[in-house]
Amino acid sequence: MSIQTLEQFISEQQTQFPQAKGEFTRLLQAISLAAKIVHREVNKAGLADILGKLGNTNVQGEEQQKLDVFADHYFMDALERVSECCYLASEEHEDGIDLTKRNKYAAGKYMVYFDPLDGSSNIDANVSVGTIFSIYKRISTGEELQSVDFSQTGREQVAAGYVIYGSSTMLVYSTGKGVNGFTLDPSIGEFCLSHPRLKIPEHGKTYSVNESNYNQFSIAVKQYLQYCKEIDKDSNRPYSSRYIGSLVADFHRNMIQGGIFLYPDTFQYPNGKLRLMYECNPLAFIAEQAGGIATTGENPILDIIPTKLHQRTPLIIGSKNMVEMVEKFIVEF
Ligand code: AHM
Ligand code: MG
Repeated sequence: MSIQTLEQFISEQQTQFPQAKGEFTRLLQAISLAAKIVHREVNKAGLADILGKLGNTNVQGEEQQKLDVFADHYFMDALERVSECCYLASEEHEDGIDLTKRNKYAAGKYMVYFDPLDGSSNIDANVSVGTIFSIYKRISTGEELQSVDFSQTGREQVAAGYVIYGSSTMLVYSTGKGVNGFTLDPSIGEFCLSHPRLKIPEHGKTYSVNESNYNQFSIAVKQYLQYCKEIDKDSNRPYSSRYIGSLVADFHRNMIQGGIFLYPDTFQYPNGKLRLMYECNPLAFIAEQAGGIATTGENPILDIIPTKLHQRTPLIIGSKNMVEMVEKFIVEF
């Protein structure tokens, strides 16, 4: 049996671009290194007594867990160290970090948005959590970053991916030429190619939504959820309901088995709960690259022009046929 590590895979991909200087390779290596460190911390969380809250609240007004802070630190540190980035933004910081202001000569051309530890409210219960990342190239050429750099839509991402710290740790990413998944082999400390050319099954039988918000959903979404519960042999309904409450874990299950995830707008979150730049855009990029769909219900997620770093959007994402069915309900109601 032959094993291909993430490092080997990236170098092989790079040979197709003889003009490449290895900057992107170093960027991905930094992400992979930080992911391994977070994997280590997540796995020893109980032992090291680092569970529980730190007592701070982040910019969203949510309590930070210690591991959020660790993960944020490791990713920031690894990304700053490789000097390939000009801008870093994390869910855990109110403002992005403009590295051109720190050292304009050392700043690289990549902008990275990330959620260092998504689903962190689940950590205490030993439920899978994840890291999500989104990479852009700056457009402006002057010394400082310009608004044109920040208003790129999700389609302009040069790469995006996620890491799931689950029963095994996996890194899944795309550079716009399909999606590949790598599983961490802790015995050798390497991510190994385990899921080449990942495709989301066109249809699934799992829907994933926080149904306690049902009364707050639009009629179209309510009707769709009723449809999921109807008995119909031909379409294999009722579908199963699975909601982990950890976006990466819910999304990853649907990637592998087929399914749909919905976080529509609610009274509490009139624009949806999930954040565009470091949760929805990267997963939408992966979904489309894997043959799935990601929409607000009205427009593709990847077409949204961002206006704020922490902006939120409704998200409906997953298997093509299932998302198209929700869209049908939306047009009808
Ligand atoms: P977080 O970034 O603060 O961890 O919040 C995002 C999480 C997602 O992982 C998950 O899909 C969602 O919040 C769950 O929200 P809810 O508890 O409202 O269902
Ligand atoms: Mg998050």
